[in-house]
Amino acid sequence: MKRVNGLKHAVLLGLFSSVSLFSAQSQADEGWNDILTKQEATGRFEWIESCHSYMLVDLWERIFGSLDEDDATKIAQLKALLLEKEGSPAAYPQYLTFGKKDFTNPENWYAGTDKTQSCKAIPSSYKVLGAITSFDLQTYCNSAPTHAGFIWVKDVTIGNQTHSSGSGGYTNQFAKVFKVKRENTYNYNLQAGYAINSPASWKMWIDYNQDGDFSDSGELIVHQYNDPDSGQFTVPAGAKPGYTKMRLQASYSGGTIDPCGGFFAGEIEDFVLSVE
Ligand SMILES: [Ca+2]
Ligand SMILES: [Ca+2]
Repeated sequence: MKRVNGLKHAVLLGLFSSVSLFSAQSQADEGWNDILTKQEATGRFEWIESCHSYMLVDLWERIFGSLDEDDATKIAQLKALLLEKEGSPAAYPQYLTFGKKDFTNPENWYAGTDKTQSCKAIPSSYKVLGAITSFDLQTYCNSAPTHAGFIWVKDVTIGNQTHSSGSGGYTNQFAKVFKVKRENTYNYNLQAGYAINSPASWKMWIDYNQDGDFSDSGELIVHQYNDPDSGQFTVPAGAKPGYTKMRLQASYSGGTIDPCGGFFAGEIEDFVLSVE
């Protein structure tokens, strides 16, 4: 293992191209949307290990050549390289990101972020592009509907940035970072998807002070019974700069005003919000 740690910096410089040594924040600024927290970075490795372990062996061999180690050792060494520092969990673990050789992601494909997620095939023209350093985000309360699939968050637009998705019950949208600036006013538009004939109601929260909850004054941004719903919000001057979480709830029959816990039917989507 000592050999791996000693080579780490040179290896990352030599193997990966420019993506590899940037932080998640700089990647977001460059428009690269595969942005993971520390916990998700660890989950990314475990998902790949569970679903595509051959890819980790292949990567190890690209770094070290065809040395006489068994596959389990190669995977363990690569895990240490990305997730540990001197034998302890790294303060900011790194995670592998995938795309085409020209650093594009035309299929909008992202590897898993938790080993419990189901496996899916890596697009055949994709490869490991590099390792990105994860970032901090508070841990937030869980929220999810009892019934998914009747009403869901479909299109979310903040200013000129839009994200579209299907129905997921609870979805952590790690592959989208909305960027806002303090004291600026943004138009928002929220559009639900339906399997039933009933309009959605909406809640949107932003943890402006980054204390890990959505319950401070001014953190409930939208509370409407329209669909689609649109309006404006202004990012307060006192918002803390950096990354925080934005939570959206689309619900049947009013949902709940509590950003935590369960409610009858609809969807929760969590986004990362970058506040400048
Ligand atoms: Ca959705
Ligand atoms: Ca808060």
